[in-house]
Amino acid sequence: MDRNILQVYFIMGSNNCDGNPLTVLEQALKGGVTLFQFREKGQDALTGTAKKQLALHMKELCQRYQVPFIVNDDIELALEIGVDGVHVGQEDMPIQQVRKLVPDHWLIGVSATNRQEAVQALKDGADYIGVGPIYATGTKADAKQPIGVDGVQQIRQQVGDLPIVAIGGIKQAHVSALIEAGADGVSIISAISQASHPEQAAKEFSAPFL
Ligand code: FQP
Ligand code: MG
Repeated sequence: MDRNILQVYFIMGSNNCDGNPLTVLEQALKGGVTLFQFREKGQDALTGTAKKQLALHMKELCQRYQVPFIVNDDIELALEIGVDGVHVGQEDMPIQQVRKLVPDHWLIGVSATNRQEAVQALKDGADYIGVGPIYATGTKADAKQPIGVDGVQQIRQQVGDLPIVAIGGIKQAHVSALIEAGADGVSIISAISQASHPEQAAKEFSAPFL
């Protein structure tokens, strides 16, 4: 894969924003996010048809901005609507099983919270790993202990040139240190979805990569 798509990796579901999620997503796309993950889970998350409809609208928006569209956790939905990739964590469907189900060209991302999980994801053929949480986050109730910038550096040393995106509590000011530690990009939910100006927030995350 082209590791540059990980630079500003925006993740969102309907419950991550106060206003219309499609408006927020379009603002983020205008601001230059490079990859999008649909993550519809947690309190008040949509299910069934409503979830699928929102996913379809978001996919269409991403296509318009030529940004790849990834689905979190829900392989069945991803196969139903056709996407560019899926993201699975340590408690989700194992990557070998995902590979058998999805088209060859789809990206498969795997979460890693430590070196051991990162090395395993590499062996299992992940296209990229999401490494974190870097800092404490309020978005994910079951998040593990933060690993900090040092955690990224240690994982980078173990996985060679496997594409890495850092995730968890990341703000604009953290980006350059994370790149220096070996991350190819940063994943953001609330710092864009809850921003008063999501487009501006996305632009600020992109700046260190220009
Ligand atoms: N990294 C990334 C990415 N995306 C994610 N969704 C996660 C990590 C977390 O299964 P998981 O994945 O541990 O929790 P959840 O399904 O609640 O998100 F690399 F894409 F930034
Ligand atoms: Mg998951």
